[in-house]
Amino acid sequence: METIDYSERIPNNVDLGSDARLERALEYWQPKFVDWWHDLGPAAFQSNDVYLRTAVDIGQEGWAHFDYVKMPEYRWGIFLSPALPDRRVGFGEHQGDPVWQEVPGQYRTDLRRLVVVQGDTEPASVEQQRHLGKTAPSLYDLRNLFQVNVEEGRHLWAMVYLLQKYFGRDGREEADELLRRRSGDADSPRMLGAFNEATPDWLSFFMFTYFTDRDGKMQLHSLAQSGFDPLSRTCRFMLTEEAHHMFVGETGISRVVQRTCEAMKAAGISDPTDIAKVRALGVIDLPTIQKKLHLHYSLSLDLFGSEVSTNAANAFNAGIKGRYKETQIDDDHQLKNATYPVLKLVNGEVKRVDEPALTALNMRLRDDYTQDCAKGMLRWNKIIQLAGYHFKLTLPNVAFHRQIGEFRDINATPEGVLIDDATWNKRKGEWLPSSADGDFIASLMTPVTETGAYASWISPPKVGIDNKPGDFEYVKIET
Ligand code: BYC
Repeated sequence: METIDYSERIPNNVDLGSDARLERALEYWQPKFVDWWHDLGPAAFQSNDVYLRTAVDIGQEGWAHFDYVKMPEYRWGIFLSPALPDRRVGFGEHQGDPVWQEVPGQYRTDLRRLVVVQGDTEPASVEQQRHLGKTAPSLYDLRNLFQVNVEEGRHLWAMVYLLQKYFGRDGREEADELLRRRSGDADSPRMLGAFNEATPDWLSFFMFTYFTDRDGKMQLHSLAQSGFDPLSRTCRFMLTEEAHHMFVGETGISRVVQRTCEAMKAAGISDPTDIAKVRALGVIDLPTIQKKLHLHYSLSLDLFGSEVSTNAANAFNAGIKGRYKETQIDDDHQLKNATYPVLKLVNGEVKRVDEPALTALNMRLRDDYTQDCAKGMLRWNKIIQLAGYHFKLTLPNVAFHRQIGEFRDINATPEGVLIDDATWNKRKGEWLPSSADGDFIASLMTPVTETGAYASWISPPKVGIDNKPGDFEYVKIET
């Protein structure tokens, strides 16, 4: 087990003390980060004790330590997974070469772009979620929100470390820019679409952590394959934290579905699409959950970029961004003559067309993502089925509600049937949350801060965090 050094101002396992220039750059950046956290981090509970997990060592086991912490005092720092001995570039033109410990000059711009895009998403999500603490359905959920937030803050540190250590002056400038852009800002928005959308309520939060954090998982896995070893080691460590975020999303949606089914059953409602009757019970009806799912899945698909992308091909050839689980794929890891089926619009129909596998890497990663997303559907539909209801949550077709890639200029139903603008405008409220749906959900978002209590619209979790009992005070409300 490799322990993190907490004796210094910036906790780290990268021997920060031996690099005076980097230490100075990070110490210069730190107060700006803290200012950003105060201004755009959680809008409430900054001075409360929160039962948080902090990384204390970076080995396989026991890296997490739980204790009460006030968020601004969280130990943000720089942690890399241990170096793998004799690691080699696993794909592309440099396959078999020893991995790089410094940025290869010819790939500097491309690498910096990947790190900046990744870095930009982290503070963006904290900004998107900053008001949710005021309406948390329980102390358990409040604590989970804050755990996610502080870890996204740490992921920003992870990317800033790479920028400041390996990219010189322009890296330092990019690090400052990461604190300057703002989610949803008209003049200075975050870089990727989904990170400028609102996260107005807790159902959106659970959808975001299920679907959008899962894009994070896929992208981090691909970057963890990088031949630039510091990026690989950073992403490997981030992935250990990311798992909890998706757990929050998956169990959050499960608990919402569970509560809705229980309430419908207790009230003798047999038709889950009788929205008015279901809503009168103070729970979120399944059709509205489906609409939110449509929204967040389609927004997250956009994060994979265009189906056919020379950027993706170049990054792979260069050995700086691989495929999901690259080392476990049984092929030449060069993709010189390989093809991959890509969904495209052909004569007004969605069809599979073989494209060079190299340029189809975004599509491939998106397919891996869709497979991963489908697991949640199985779990949630099991809950509905066990409650005796004939209703299935489904992922919409990839052509539905897209802003990036092949389908950005067309309209399609969730089933993938192409429709004209007039039909889309008339029917989109059937498929995506309307403002009335938003108002209804907002009406349920009243905070619950008594220990062991939960809002009307969500079931308690099956187990507590760190095996704590049901009435555990995850956030101390009296300051
Ligand atoms: N919005 O060849 P293209 C996470 C731009 S989430 C706006 O189609 P490429 C997290 C693109 O930048 C994971 N612009 O795509 C989750 C390019 O612009 P330039 C974040 C977009 O480059 C929850 C142009 O379109 N990490 O960690 O192959 C909470 C053509 O690009 C979008 C990463 O994304 C968009 N959606 O792939 C917290 C990994 N899509 O350069 C955190 C790093 C594309 O021509 N990023 N564009 O001006 C990448 O690997 C790639 O940049 C992308 C795009 C996958 C994003």
